[in-house]
Amino acid sequence: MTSSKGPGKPERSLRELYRDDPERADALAWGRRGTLKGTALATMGATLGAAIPFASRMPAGTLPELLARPASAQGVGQGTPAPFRMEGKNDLILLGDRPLVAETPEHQLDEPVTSFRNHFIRNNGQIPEPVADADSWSFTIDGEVNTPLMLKVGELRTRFPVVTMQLQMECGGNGRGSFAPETRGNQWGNGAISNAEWTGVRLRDVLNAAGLKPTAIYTGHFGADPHLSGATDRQAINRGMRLAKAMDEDTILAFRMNGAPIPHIHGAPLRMITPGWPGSFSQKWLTRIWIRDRMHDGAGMGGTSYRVPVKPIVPGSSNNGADFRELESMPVRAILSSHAHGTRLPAGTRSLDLRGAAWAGDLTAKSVHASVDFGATWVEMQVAAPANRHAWQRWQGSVALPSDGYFEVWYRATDSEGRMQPHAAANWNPQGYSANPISRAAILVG
Ligand SMILES: Nc1nc2c(c(=O)[nH]1)N[C@H]1C(S)=C(S)[C@@H](COP(=O)(O)O)O[C@H]1N2
Ligand SMILES: [Mo]
Repeated sequence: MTSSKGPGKPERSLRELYRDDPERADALAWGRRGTLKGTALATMGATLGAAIPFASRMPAGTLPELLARPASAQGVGQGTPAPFRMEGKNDLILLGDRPLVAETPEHQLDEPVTSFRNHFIRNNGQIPEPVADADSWSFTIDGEVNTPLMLKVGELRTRFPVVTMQLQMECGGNGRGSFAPETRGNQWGNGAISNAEWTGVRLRDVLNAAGLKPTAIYTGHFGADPHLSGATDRQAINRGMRLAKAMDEDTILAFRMNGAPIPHIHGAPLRMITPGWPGSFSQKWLTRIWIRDRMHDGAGMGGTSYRVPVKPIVPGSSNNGADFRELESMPVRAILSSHAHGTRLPAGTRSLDLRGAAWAGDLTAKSVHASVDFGATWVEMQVAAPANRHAWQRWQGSVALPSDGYFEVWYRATDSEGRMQPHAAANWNPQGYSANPISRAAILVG
């Protein structure tokens, strides 16, 4: 195995490169960052001890994923993850405790419908006090409406048609850890995604009941969670969306998750679900929807917040977001849930049954491909239709292995408009949104 430093430069073996300049060796893995820590160094010996049957197909500069990212680190670019335990949940990866942010290890997203146990957590402020009587929780609709409304959760069920759907909710920063150079924000791997089954009423039915004025063009969402600072005049997060998305039949005010009341941490008694768009549009602990006659300008709007460059900017440069656009529909992405990164399988294993999920914001995933030879050849997986619009799609398929040794499963999806996940996180932006590079999971056989 060799790694080329560039045209005309002598090749150095991977071992030498790591000995001489481990940081550079690591950085050569498609610009993937992260410094080699003790675990990775220890793993390296073991990894290089295993044969790499497809070593000749590794693109120059590509390092084994297991060296760039220790098996214990589920999130891309994370060091040793802190396990996080909350009653009723499987272990998640703690990305921050003030505010509380926790990622689901990718392989735990193996359920077609994401359970509470495996649902990621993303807060921007404090967690509000739970209420005893969910039905009497009230919220308001005001602003550019004919009749401002104050509604109780208990009334929603009787006044409007109740719908139940599987809906994807993905944090706008999902995959952020793959940006080079590193950006501000939680260094998510691929685990800030869920596909729970939500029950509630359509936002558009509620807005129609209030009656939209012709001047209504945008929403603004408010929640009960206090600002981190404790300031009562500040919102933890207060985003809004174009009216067209608010009127989409899949944008709902939800009061149940997976057939039970919504767990407090996920926004009980009432939250919005705005599927396919950044999770920040899915306001938890909903108290108010302000209908605006202009683009909403609350916390998390404007500048570089949830906005991406219209024209690529120099990675690492500072920018005030003047020529940025709102991040709306999320880009195509696939996860692998059948095997954790770093899985060791018995000697003699000659095929892998793979499965996972794929989605593409408001679009669908047209195909998913997997490669076990560093991207030289790809096998098309079978992709199921979504349970309903805006649900993720499960995929499965098998790949053959020629021998024992070190392999990587590379997996990538293509959306219904033909856009494929890029080789590395693209369109770098200061707050690290919308990274969806092809993912890689190491598998050791024997
Ligand atoms: N009130 C409120 N709603 C919120 C947030 C928040 O901090 N406060 N975070 C948003 C973000 S950024 C995401 S990704 C999702 C996460 O929802 P979850 O914690 O149920 O996974 O909630 C959104 N809704
Ligand atoms: Mo988010």
